[in-house]
Amino acid sequence: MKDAENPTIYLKDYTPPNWLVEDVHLTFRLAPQATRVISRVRFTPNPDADGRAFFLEGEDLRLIWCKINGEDVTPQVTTVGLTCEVPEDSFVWEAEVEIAPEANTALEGLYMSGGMYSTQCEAQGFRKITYYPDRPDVMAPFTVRIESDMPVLLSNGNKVSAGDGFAVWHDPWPKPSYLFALVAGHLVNLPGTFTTRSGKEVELNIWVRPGDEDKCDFALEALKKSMTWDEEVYGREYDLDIFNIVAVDDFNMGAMENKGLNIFNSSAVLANARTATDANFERIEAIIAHEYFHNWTGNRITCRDWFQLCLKEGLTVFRDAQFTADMRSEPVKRISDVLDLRGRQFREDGGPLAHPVRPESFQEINNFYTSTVYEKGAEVIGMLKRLVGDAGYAKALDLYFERHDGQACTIEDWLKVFEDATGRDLAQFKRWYSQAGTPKVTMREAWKGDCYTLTLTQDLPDTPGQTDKQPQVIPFAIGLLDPSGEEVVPTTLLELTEKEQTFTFNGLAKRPIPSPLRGFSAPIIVERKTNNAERAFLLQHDTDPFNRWEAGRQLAKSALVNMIGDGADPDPLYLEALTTLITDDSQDPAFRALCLGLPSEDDLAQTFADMGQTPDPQAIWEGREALRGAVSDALAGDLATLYNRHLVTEKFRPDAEQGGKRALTNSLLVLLTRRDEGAAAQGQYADADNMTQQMGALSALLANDLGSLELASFADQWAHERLVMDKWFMVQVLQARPDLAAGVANALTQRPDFTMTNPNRFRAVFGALSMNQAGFHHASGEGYRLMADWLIKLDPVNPQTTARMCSAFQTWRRYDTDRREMMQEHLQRIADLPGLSRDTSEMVSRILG
Ligand code: B3K
Ligand code: ZN
Repeated sequence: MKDAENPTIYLKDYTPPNWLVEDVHLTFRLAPQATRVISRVRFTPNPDADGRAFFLEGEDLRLIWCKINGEDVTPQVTTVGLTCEVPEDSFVWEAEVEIAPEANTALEGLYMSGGMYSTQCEAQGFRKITYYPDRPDVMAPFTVRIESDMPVLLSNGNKVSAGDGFAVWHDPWPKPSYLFALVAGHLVNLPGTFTTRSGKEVELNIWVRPGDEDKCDFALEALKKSMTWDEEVYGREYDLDIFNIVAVDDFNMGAMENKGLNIFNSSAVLANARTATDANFERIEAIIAHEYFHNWTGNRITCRDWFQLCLKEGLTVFRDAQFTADMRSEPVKRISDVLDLRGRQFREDGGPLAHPVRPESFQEINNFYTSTVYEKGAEVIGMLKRLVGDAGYAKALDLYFERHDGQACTIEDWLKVFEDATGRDLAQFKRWYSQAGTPKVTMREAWKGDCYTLTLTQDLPDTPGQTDKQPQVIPFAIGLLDPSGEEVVPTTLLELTEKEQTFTFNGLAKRPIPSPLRGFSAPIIVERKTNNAERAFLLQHDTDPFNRWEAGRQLAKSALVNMIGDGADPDPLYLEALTTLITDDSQDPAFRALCLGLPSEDDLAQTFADMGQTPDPQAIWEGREALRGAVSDALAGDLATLYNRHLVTEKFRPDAEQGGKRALTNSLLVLLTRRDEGAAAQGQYADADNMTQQMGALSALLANDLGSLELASFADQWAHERLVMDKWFMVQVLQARPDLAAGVANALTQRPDFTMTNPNRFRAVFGALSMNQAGFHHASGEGYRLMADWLIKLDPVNPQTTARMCSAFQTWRRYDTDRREMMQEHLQRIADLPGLSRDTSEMVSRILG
């Protein structure tokens, strides 16, 4: 029954559209409960299609009338669209429909948020606005007339005319419907201008609700930097007279790259020193860049169908990572990205939700905006660049833009460009797009005479629906150090193409210590027999910053595994190496802050599962607490000095340099708070004139069971700032002790300022609950119950966010019988709900397997 309602769509079934669109005219008569949308679309037969049957997608629309070439027609209307008899040749389709934006809590299509109208059409939201071929391979220029008494009326492209109660916009660049956008509201703007390389003047605006004007400067600067960077690095210029960014409070994700009218979750655009943390600033800069870069990688060149999503997302994530590395610190960006990749993508790849970078089937495409498509998709491009070199990559990208501008493309088109530009055969490389799972590469080493031999074996585990996988092309960057710490072989790129391969290095005086997978040159797991002495050696001597961090992380992990699994004492070697690094002022503070971070609870749980042991979330939590205590003891004498030496007291700047120092002092503060009963943290809290230090202090206090006064005063101070209050909701759940987490989260949901119609607020509580692993997995089962209860409540309101949050349960199979059974029961309880959304139904059934 469910499957009949939710058909599975397959990549192999793709067929070109029967009808193409020459142009689109839309008129919106806005009203919260009954908006009228009048469309006028010129269709023309597609010479590449086999048929002439006519189908328009449409959902939740009230059709008022429709005409073909000016004559009334009576189509067959279903819950998903309409079909109609049409002429043999080109014709004009006109229709009027009614929709109710105010009732739209799913935040897809046209909806209302904080009194303004806004849209979200990717992937398939346009069909909730009007009847249309809502597929990315149908591209057309749009003209949009908006009629409303709202003072600000925006759509894509350039403004053609405006007057009392109306505005007309025209977007000359053919685009698919998913890039359509409309905004209407009482908005104020921070204006700016940008002159492109070829001298074109572009008007820029950041549009926000009154009261938020003081949080726009950073976004505007980030936009200008992005525009300059894309010209300098990719040779890409902006192509309209105007570029608008609008901040919206109720939004399902970070932001959306609608042509010329980007719509942002307010959390991804609004920032000033008082309200936003360094991490917020960095995220905003990255998202502004990401959406802007989509103008070429996504909009000018789009996807043929939704299976090709990684074509635009993987590439654009790769581009925004390059941008952040250029604007800030390359090693710090790389380490953060790998942390994120391992934390989310490896986890996805290793469980029931594993899917290829280019999935081959889906029921609800919104469920495939995943870390695999985005982040692994970006890693695949990074590997391609490493394999063909910087010059080859630049040549291929130039060819891509030249050959495919204005088209809706596939991964095949993308790879062909690289083959044609570089002469390299990418048939085997293409497996990265079709085989799911994280490859494991095992290293075996031999030493004889002056020759070091390395044998590398690759394995790709089975994943849902996929077995017997073929070897992939793995760029494996390696360097060799001699025992004195001298680099004897600089970074060398080995290319793995077979299941097993041997590489030799001759002429070495002593047996070298390898530094494998430098810069994390491929998204894989490396297995190697090593020991802590070697790790400590690499932490001290490696020339590759990523691998120095990696060595420290492995030391921490092995210390933790021994503590948790065998009740061992904290490893003195780790404590010593860490102390040396942290007290070394020649090291970048941001790097030191990263090295102070311990492997996450989830990472440790997976490590135990990989060793064939059942992870105990409580023991993992206690182990991390104990190691943190040991680190605090080891650094004891230095903590206060280090903290004071790096404490930023000058005027706040959201740059990498100051941010690194604040990251370090905030990490030190957590350790210091264990020793001084909160004195330093209370001091920092009281003195802070910026959110990074205020939040850092509050968080350090809460992590040490202190801070109730600060928590209360924070709420008073920031009651009127939604985004700041999201942090307040979140930090309490994140820092709650395991036995209290579900109770804290539950109490927060009872507050009048908790609302589930705002995804940011819902995620602040429930995203935090799923991140507080020991709390979520507490033996009482209260974490599971609370999460499931609220997912059940949220599903009818907002299916997309519900489905996404179901992934909190994706690791259920790795736990003990009690926990497994509880999680399974809750998942089943969700699955059995009558009227469950397609989004959530697909997610839960995949997780249950
Ligand atoms: N392309 C959008 C994501 C749309 C998600 C639809 N469920 C944002 C981005 O990746 O830039
Ligand atoms: Zn994107």
